[in-house]
Amino acid sequence: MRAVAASLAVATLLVIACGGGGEVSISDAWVRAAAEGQNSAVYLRIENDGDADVLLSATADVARMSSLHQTTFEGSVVRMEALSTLEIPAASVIALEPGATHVMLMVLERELVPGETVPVQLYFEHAGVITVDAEVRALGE
Ligand SMILES: [Cu+2]
Repeated sequence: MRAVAASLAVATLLVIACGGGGEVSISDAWVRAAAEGQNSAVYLRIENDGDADVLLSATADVARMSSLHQTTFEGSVVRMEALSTLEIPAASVIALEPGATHVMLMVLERELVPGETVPVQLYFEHAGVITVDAEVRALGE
């Protein structure tokens, strides 16, 4: 009987360890308004209350392709480079914002009109898939 109780305790601990839910949360997700065929970008805040995680990729149905990008400035030259993944340190807040890290949406399948929302899927190594509704905004709004 004691062995059964012990194994139940172990099982409970495993469930807690694997639960992981609610530690990564997304807020203020928005996407830049753009015409069909153009590129756009998704910006958002990632709040991690738990252990380190990794953002592996992000996708949106409205774009033919998407990838994680980092904007860098070399003097007056603005460049974007693709990131294979984005590290999310333990207990951190990461902001994806204009002029910095963003989710690049390449070749929009349709126009993105300010005020509507677009579902975006974020794939985390530990937190799994998180879907957010990104609000379409004109840049500078
Ligand atoms: Cu980009």
